[in-house]
Amino acid sequence: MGIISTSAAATPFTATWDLISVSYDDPQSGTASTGSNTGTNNGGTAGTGTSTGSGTATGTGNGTSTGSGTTGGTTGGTSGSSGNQPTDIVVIEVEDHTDSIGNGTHQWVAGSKPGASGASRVTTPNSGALKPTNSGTPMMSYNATFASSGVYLVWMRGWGDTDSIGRGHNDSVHVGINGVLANATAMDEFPPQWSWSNSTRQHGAAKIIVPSAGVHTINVWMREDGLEIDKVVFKKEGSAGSTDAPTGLGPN
Ligand SMILES: [Ca+2]
Ligand SMILES: [Ca+2]
Repeated sequence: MGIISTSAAATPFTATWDLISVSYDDPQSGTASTGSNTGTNNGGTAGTGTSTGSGTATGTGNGTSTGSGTTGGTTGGTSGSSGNQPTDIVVIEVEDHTDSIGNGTHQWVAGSKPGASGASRVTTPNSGALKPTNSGTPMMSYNATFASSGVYLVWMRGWGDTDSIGRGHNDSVHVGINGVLANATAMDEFPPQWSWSNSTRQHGAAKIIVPSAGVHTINVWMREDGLEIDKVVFKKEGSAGSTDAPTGLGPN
């Protein structure tokens, strides 16, 4: 037992302690191993490698402990570099539609605009129309190939009129798949500059559900007229960066 005391402060204190000593043997012991593996990756180049590891571990604990041993080799080889992996991103220039159907008063119209991706952007005559569903509203359709089934986040690049408190009259659009409008109803939040949105009026992320790998029809319907749209990107939910807005013109 030890004793320590001080009178430097106004209130002296006294502390005591016990010395504790612990010792043990570290059971690590062994012989070096040699590892090797050969990795293959679809579309990639196989990687091969061999590594041998050895070492001695020494530790000092509270008290004294000394262990020694030899650690086996680490896993050898790196897997092959990736080749042409299936992508979790589908990109559509909205002016590249396979079909465009108007409703008598409105029709999607392509035209140039500074800063647009690809050949142009697309808009509708701005006369105050609002279509809350996909019924009786201009539609464009596209054939899009998806690598796998699942939920995809919808990112739309547009130029609208959303103001600083979220109001606008030319700043919403519907997106669906195979003719069905569901979780990408009333995409909004398009300020008067090129920007990407994944938002809906219901304040959830805009999504589509892709039922199977392969080609499906993507539909874009007018909601509020006058919105200018440029490009739409689908990112598989859970894939790297799926919740990050594309930047600039977005991927090609
Ligand atoms: Ca409008
Ligand atoms: Ca475009």
